[in-house]
Amino acid sequence: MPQATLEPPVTVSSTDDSSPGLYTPRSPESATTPDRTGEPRLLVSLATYNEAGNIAALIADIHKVVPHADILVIDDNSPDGTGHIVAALGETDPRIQVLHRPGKLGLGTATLAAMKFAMARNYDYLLNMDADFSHPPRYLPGILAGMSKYDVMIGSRYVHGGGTENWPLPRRIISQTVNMMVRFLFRMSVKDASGAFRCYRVSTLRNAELDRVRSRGYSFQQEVLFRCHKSGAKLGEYPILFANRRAGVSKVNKKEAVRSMSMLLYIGLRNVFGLELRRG
Ligand SMILES: Nc1nc2c(ncn2[C@@H]2O[C@H](COP(=O)(O)OP(=O)(O)OP(=O)(O)O)[C@@H](O)[C@H]2O)c(=O)[nH]1
Ligand SMILES: [Mg+2]
Repeated sequence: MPQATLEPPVTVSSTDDSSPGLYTPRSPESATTPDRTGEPRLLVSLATYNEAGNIAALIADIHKVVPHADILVIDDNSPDGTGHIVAALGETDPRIQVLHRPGKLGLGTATLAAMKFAMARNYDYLLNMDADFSHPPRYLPGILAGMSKYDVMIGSRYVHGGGTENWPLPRRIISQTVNMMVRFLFRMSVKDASGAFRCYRVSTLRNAELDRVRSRGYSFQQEVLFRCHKSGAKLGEYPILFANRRAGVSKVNKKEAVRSMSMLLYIGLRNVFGLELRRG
């Protein structure tokens, strides 16, 4: 797969993204150009590791539903060339950009990089999705509509109308147990705190003390939601059916699952004992 960049990649400055990486700029004009349609400026983020079989079709499907969205792919030097595919798409479509990171640094830090990108470039909303079609783009209008009332909208498997496709019972039980534990320890009433399909108001992220986030892996989803909740954000949920990945293989890893569970217990217990107070 050829390296496809019209212009040399630019290092993301340390003021807007502390994670290592290069990004392929979408055009000489920066993404801070105001939106002339008056619609909120929307960035869709997709973290990828070996999603070559999904990424181009997914981006096309997202743009069918939200043509005004910019898309940022955070790719961890996928051996299957996902990053190159996105860079090539970005050559002809200025809405598509890729942040190339040097190696597999985890889903949590990839999402954090997208958050920093959205804050630095003054987007109004950041909408994050998995890049394997588990988060179907048909739900985007419903999730975005919720942003008129809420600061974070969750694509939720566990509210009425939502669900998972053919998940084996043990996986359903583990996921529901983690969510119950989080509801109790984090004192949050949301039903689905572990999914990654979410839209954030970017001003909420600015106020959420993200520099305190400790998680690097799966627990990142719950911890970020907790930080938003602590900052006073209103959390909404929109039912989604979580589909099975379309192509490629899962990156779920047992060691990381155990590490994330320990992290949730640690932060949750600190919260229960009043040690997770906001600074200001
Ligand atoms: N940049 C980056 N992306 C990652 C990393 N690990 C996973 N991803 C991406 O994160 C998303 C979710 O990962 P999945 O492997 O699909 O995990 P999952 O959805 O919980 O598991 P499945 O239901 O089995 O697919 C996908 O888009 C992955 O490509 C990583 O270390 N770095
Ligand atoms: Mg998946």
